[in-house]
This record gives sequence, structure tokens and C-alpha cells, in this order.
Amino acid sequence: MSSNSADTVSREIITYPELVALLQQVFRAHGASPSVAAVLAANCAAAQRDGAESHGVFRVAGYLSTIASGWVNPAAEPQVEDVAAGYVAVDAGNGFAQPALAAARPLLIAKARHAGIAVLAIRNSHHFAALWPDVEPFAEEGLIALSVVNSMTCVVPHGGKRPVFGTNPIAFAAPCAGRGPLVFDMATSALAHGDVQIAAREGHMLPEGAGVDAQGAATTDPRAVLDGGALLPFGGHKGSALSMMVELLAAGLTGGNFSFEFDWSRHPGAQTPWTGQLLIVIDPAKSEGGQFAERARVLVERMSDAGVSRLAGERRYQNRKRSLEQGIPLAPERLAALRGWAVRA
Ligand code: NDP
Ligand code: PYC
Repeated sequence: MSSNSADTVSREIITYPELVALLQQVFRAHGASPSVAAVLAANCAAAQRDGAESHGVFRVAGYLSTIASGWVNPAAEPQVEDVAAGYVAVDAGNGFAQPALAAARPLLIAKARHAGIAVLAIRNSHHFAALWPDVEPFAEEGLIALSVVNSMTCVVPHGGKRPVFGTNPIAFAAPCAGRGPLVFDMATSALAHGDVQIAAREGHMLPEGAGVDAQGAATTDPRAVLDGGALLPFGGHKGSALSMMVELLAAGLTGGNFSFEFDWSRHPGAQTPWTGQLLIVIDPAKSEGGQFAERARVLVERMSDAGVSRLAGERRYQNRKRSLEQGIPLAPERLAALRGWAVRA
């Protein structure tokens, strides 16, 4: 690790493997089992590496306060269920969703390759992270993956007066010939809740149409959204319909909680939504002509010809390249906090 003196804002540089190792120590020191700590550390470090600020090390304090509150089991052993030819389920045991996905992944891939498509339904799980790390690796293995997860009630459905939905992201990844996977990952709310928290901390206003205050009046003040207000879906009725779909697939289908169904009030410090997650994995080798990645390339080239200079996921890929070459810059006080948490008795 070294200091980056070229930066006007003071930053320390930590390499990606160093950050993974440090986060692993942090999660271990706060009760996570070795396997859960490894999965959470890799996920969180990857988000920071890719410049996904709202779900990188910013989230660690929330993970730790949640674990301390007793709301989540950081040593849960996921139970994988082989339900049908194309259907795998996991009871995450009130643990995190990513270890449940890791446990079910080999069976899910085997089923998708055999049948052409397979579903993974995770329930009784907590997802506090970006969703792209859950789908991108499938596309790196030549598969198409779509995932949805619901969160905590903080989004007013289009036409409604009270929050019902979570921020409910949708992530998609597909292989593309001649380049890395095509990936998008987006909240179905106007903004991710994490970005509202960051705006409040840094004193930025939100874009018009992002949220309402406690009285239901439109506001661009992040503190008003956080203090009894709520977010709105992106794109009016269209984002609202997608958010409803996420609730149905991630919770209704899996057996997890809807975003409005859990009560964490007896667990002060709890921040992780106790819901469900769905993944759908498709093997494009079964597609007509078996040329999916080449067809994806045709589409991307046409988009480029039409003037598109930035595809979804490319900002992250560029950040990733820079982070792997130059290290990850972090505020010294943030690194000091991580180091302190890592040695907690
Ligand atoms: P953004 O609006 O920042 O980005 C959404 C997608 O659009 C990304 O794939 C992004 O690519 C792409 N994109 C952004 N700007 C452009 C552009 N100008 N041209 C082309 N593509 C673009 O994400 P959100 O704020 O909606 O979500 C942030 C994160 O929060 C996500 O990772 C999501 O999973 C997470 N989240 C997690 C929840 C949970 O319950 N676990 C709940 C809600 C959100 P790129 O990544 O390259 O910028
Ligand atoms: O940013 O909306 C969000 C979020 C909810 C749960 C994890 N991240």
C-alpha cells in the first residue's frame, strides 16, 4: 500500500487482493464464517474496484451494524434443494444471498447446460450489494443470466400514496464475441437508496422526480427522502410495473418476504433487507444456429455505428482496468476504519 500524492484529495492506494484480504478479516472478526466472509469480501471489494461506490466499502458499516443487531446470521449454511429439471431452490437460513448463490451455482449451471434454462430461487436471504456480481460470471462462462432481488419498502408505486416496493434492481449479463460480457444492473427506483444516502452525506440534491417527502410532496432533498419520505420508480408507470415484477419473482415466487413484509424495528442497526432473489440462467448453445455471442456482436456494432459511445457496464470495466493496474484509492480514514474493524476482538 502507498500514498497517492498526485491526488488533491488525500487517498491511500490499496491493491484489489489486499482489499479482499482486509475485508475478509473484517467480516471474520464480526462473526462471519470463513466461507461467508470470503464471498462478502470478494463482492464488496469487486464493487469498490469497479467504482460501484454505493455498494463498495461504503456498505461495510451497514453489514457490521446489521450483524451486531442479530438481524442476520453471518454463519448460515445455505440448504440447496434440487426441485425439478430446471429449478433449484435455496433456503439461505436467514443468511446472505451471495453464499446461497455460491452454494447452488454448480447445480444451477449443470441444469442450465442440460435443459437449456434453469431457475434459482433463493429465499430467507439478505442482499445488501450490487447485483451485477451475481450475473456477470455466468456470461463469462458463455451463459445468459438475469437476476432480480427485492429490498426494503421505500418506493411509492406509480399512482400510489405510500411506499410498497423496494428499490428492486434487475441485472442482466450476456456473452458477446470479441469483448467482455454485456451487463446492465439497475434499480427500478429513480435512484438506488445507497445513492440517496451518499447525496445526503455529501450535501447534493437529487434529480427532479426522484422522491417525495414525509407529506408526499415532490422533493429533491435527500434528507427529506430519508426522514420519512420515499423514492419513486424510474420512468413512471413503466418502472413501477418492473418493480412489481421484481417483487413477484424475487419474493412471491421464491417464498421470500415482499419488501413491505419484514419488521426490523426490534433490531436497531439492521440495514439488510430480508427478502428473496431469483436468477434465470439460459444456455445460448441451445439457440437457433448456436451463434448468440456473434449475434450480440452484430447488435453492439450497430449501436456503435448509431453513435453509442458507452454501453452499460463499460464504466465499470474501465474502472476495473485502472484499479487492477494502479490500485484502488480510498480515503485514509475509511481504510483506518476497515483496519480497526479487522482487529476487533
Ligand atoms: P445506475 O443508474 O448508475 O446504472 C444503471 C445501469 O446503467 C448500469 O449498468 C450502468 O452501467 C448503466 N449506465 C449508467 N449510465 C449510463 C450511460 N450514460 N450510458 C449507458 N449506460 C449507462 O445504477 P442504479 O443507481 O440504478 O443502481 C446502482 C446499484 O445499486 C446497482 O448495482 C444495483 O444492483 C444496486 N442496488 C442494489 C439493491 C439491493 O437490494 N441489493 C437495491 C437497489 C440497487 P455502469 O455500471 O457501467 O455505470
Ligand atoms: O441501494 O437501494 C439500495 C439498496 C438496497 C439494498 C441494498 N442496496
